[in-house]
Amino acid sequence: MSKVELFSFEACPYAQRTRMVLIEKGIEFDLVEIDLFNRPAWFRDVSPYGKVPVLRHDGRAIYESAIINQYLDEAFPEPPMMPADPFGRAQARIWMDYCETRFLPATHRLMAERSDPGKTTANRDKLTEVLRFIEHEALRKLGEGPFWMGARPTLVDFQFLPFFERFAVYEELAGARWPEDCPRLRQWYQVLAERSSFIQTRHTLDFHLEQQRKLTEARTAAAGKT
Ligand SMILES: N[C@@H](CCC(=O)N[C@@H](CS)C(=O)NCC(=O)O)C(=O)O
Repeated sequence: MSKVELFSFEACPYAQRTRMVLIEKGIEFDLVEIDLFNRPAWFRDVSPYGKVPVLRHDGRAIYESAIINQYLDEAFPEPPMMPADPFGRAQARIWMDYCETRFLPATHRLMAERSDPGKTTANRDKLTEVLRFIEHEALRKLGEGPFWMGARPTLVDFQFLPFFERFAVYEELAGARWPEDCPRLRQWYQVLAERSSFIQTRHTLDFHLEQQRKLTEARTAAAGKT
């Protein structure tokens, strides 16, 4: 029996992506919790970037959550979590790339610049534009749903999901709003929110707000040292 270990941090959305895919596929794994606010020295030997998640499968390490999840889908093919045909797989990769290169930068900018009211207005508008793009170019064009790519869940759903869980944080701290004219996106989130893999890995708004507070404190302390 092959051995799967996941180096993770409870509050990390990227590690959550991989935990959800492991659960969706019914893969048994050992969870190694790394406290990123106080990480052990040996962790550098496991994780070349010093980040979580890292998957170790039969002693070999893989990092970067999107790559880990694609690896898991190839190494543990059941149930398949990518479309069966090459065009469908290309579309799935386009949306996974969109998450990293457009959606996440919009959320990061909104949070990082939230103390600047002038920038916050523009950043909120940008995030709304990104959400509308997803509504029209992904969810309305790729099929009837309820999942991102149609009738069954794929890696794309789990790539985005942790960040929609944290949307309540963006609302609370930076005044983000779900656009009213994105009903498919809302429905998508409602369906995903009921999956066991999400229920087992999600956290409350209070938990996320406390993590944000710790993160801000750690960043302020680090800036003070330079
Ligand atoms: N692109 C990476 C991002 C992983 C990441 O940023 N993880 C954060 C925690 S949520 C981390 O380990 N940060 C520690 C650090 O940057 O030193 C992925 O998708 O796996």
